[in-house]
Amino acid sequence: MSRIDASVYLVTDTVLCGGPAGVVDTVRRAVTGGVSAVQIRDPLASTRDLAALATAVLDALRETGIPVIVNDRVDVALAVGAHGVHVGQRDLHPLAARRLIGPAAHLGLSVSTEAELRDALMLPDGTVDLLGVGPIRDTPSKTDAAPAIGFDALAAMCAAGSVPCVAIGGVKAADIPELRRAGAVGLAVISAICGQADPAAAAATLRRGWDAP
Ligand code: TZP
Repeated sequence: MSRIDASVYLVTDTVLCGGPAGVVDTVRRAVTGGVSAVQIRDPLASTRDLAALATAVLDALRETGIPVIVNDRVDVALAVGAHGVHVGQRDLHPLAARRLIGPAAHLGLSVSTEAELRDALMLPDGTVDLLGVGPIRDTPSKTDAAPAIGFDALAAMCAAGSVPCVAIGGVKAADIPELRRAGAVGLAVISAICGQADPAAAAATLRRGWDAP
């Protein structure tokens, strides 16, 4: 089981949200709509700005119990006291990240190919809590994203091991039945919430879709 509830997982984009204050506002609203976890992602930010942004989101969500995960940067996650970190294939190796964050924090890992999945599943139990699998579709939200894998590959990856998988990349509320059939434990989204006129309503649509029988 994942250490966090990744059923409706918001990944933030500072530009789409209209700046750091917009990120905090979007996160607050999305959480009222039913987001279960938040990842602060800003590959363009300086270390100091990313830490400030993550701290502001942690402060905003302190009373909610919603976990705040930092993308890519183990140092920033540790410095701000985040609930965990999500690393990509070019970031710190998951074993090194786990060594640094300790046994209790959440560790997510992005996988896009069968080879990456195989490597992830060979890690000792308890190293990685959650696999971010995708992109499911091509997406403008990540400029260096791998080629889209589609739903069948998602299903094969979800079935391959015991680490829970969250689907990411171009996913929308209408995809939820397909994502559930594939065995994903949730969907991670940027543009389905960030930059939407009403992030609370957008999150609520995803929440209702995910919770529907
Ligand atoms: N990793 C793989 S695809 C992606 C990330 C961060 C972007 C997802 O954004 P969107 O807007 O939900 O397609």
